Amino acid sequence: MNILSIGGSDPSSGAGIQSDIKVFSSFGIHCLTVITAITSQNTSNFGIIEPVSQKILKEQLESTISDFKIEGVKIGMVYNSQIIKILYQQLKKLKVPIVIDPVIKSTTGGMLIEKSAIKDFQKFLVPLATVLTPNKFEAEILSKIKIDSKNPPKKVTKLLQKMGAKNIVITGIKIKEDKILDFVQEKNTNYFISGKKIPKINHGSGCNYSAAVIFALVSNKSIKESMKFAKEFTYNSIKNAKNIGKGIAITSIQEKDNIKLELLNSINKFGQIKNIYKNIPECQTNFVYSKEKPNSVKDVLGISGRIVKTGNEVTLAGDLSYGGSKHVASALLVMNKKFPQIYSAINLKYENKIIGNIKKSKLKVCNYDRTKEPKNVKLKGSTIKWGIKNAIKDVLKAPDVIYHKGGFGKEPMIIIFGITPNDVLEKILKIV
Ligand code: PXL
Repeated sequence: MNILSIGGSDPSSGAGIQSDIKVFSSFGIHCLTVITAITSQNTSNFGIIEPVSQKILKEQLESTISDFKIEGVKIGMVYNSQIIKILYQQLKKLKVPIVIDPVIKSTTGGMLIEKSAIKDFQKFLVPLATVLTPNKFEAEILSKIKIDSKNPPKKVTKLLQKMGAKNIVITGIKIKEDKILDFVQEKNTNYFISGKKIPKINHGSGCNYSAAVIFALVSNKSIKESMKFAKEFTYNSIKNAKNIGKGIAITSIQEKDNIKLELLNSINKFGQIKNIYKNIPECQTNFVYSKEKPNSVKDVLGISGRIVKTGNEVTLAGDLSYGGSKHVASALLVMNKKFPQIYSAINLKYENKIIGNIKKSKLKVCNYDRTKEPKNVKLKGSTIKWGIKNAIKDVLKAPDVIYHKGGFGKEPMIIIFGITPNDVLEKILKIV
């Protein structure tokens, strides 16, 4: 998946384009970038800004938009009116979610937009926003309304909606002793989202927040789920902020989880296989990848809501989480016990044609017969463990595929196993 980040360059890599590349990579997303301006700054001081020329801005936009399938856009620092107008011309034709972070001032005091450009920002960019993510200060500047007891946040968000933004979240609308509240305005509803406060002045949290929102939206989360996800992600990025320079701390994303990255990458590639929706069974598909020496399904990463068929495509429903799969993860645990090199698996719809392809492509295949399942196994709900154990009890080499042809009221199924998700993916490509 690709997301386009449009914004300024920050040489401290705490905010702007550099920060977005880090965040999107941590999600397994390829981050395309269009730079609007180059700043000089570090963790103590904000230096100068040089906006890029109109020519190179247009060229950057054209070169990215013409080549890549862009699934979402994030806009940060835009700096001046000329840049705003060019962005509008190029982006109005894109039919993907756009998250706009209306950045005005950096924590270290730099002005990230010219005062004279605010009008054009309101006129051209605000209407492009699927979600606009101002903090309280930015919301007040954009709406020219001071939020107080006479002017509740709803008055501001309604005005921003009139300007054309579809959804708005004002971050940090209320700050209590240990809590920080955001105010969300959707088309017809509004609500607060509460989160824990961290009293740590930092560089990067605003960019992290809006990047997490666009990631969540392109992952098919609802507006509310996206806001909650972004709040949690940003909380962690502040919690892990590091004092790298001499000034304020730079937010940091959590330790890299290579298991997650590899699985996400393979899930994305799986979704791009032509007509793969035809191979998704009624009970849907899970793709799992285990930590080393797994003891239970909690050690196996899976998709909490599975890969589901949506028309002629497939969609990732829910999150990747340890314990997110019960069925396929249980099958993997049994395989891994006998063949400890096997860490990944996926279930697909049973078809005679696929079994034929498996045999032709010389993959090793085993099967089990669900009609022979003992009653106590069925009652205990441990069918899959029993099945896999039976299928591999007499084999010396790990099978690539195990299938069963179903039973009364039970859907037949194929499970493909491999060392890594990519190994599983290569086997899928040979047989579908
Ligand atoms: O966090 C807002 C922001 C966005 N983009 C750039 C920045 C900053 C804050 O410093 O420098 C380039």
